[in-house]
Amino acid sequence: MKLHGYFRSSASYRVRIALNLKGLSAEHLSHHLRKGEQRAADYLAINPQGFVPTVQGDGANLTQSLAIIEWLDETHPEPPLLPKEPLRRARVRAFAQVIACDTHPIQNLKILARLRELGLPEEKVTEWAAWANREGLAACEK
Ligand SMILES: N[C@@H](CCC(=O)N[C@@H](CS)C(=O)NCC(=O)O)C(=O)O
Repeated sequence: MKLHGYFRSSASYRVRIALNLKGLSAEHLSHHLRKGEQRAADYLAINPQGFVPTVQGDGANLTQSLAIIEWLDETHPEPPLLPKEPLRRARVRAFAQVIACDTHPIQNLKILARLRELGLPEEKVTEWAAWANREGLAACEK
């Protein structure tokens, strides 16, 4: 299995954590996000969004960290990543989605770059990212 990621990418961390919990190994292929390597033509061919992570293996080419993690859980069921009981499963998914759907995407590199392009000064860009993280993580803490 190949994991296209970057050491500072929290979405790649999610997949690395799942791989470790499953006791699975992968070849790690790094794409330097600050150098824009995620937008190289050969990488866009496997991940048209220009995001990490991407996982390749068993004939699959998979993007989106939560979809990758679900696939790992379904193809390597032990140890399970989700509780068995439906309500508890829903709560675990909701917790993951607070980060993956509502917190991380509004302050990732691409969004911050766009805010700069639109003329937002650097201190406001930083303030935006800090606010997004604070809001999401505070909800998780509660
Ligand atoms: N929803 C995607 C998000 C992936 C994502 O935003 N990855 C970030 C790194 S954590 C990225 O590749 N950013 C590059 C950019 O913004 O240009 C997932 O969970 O896999």
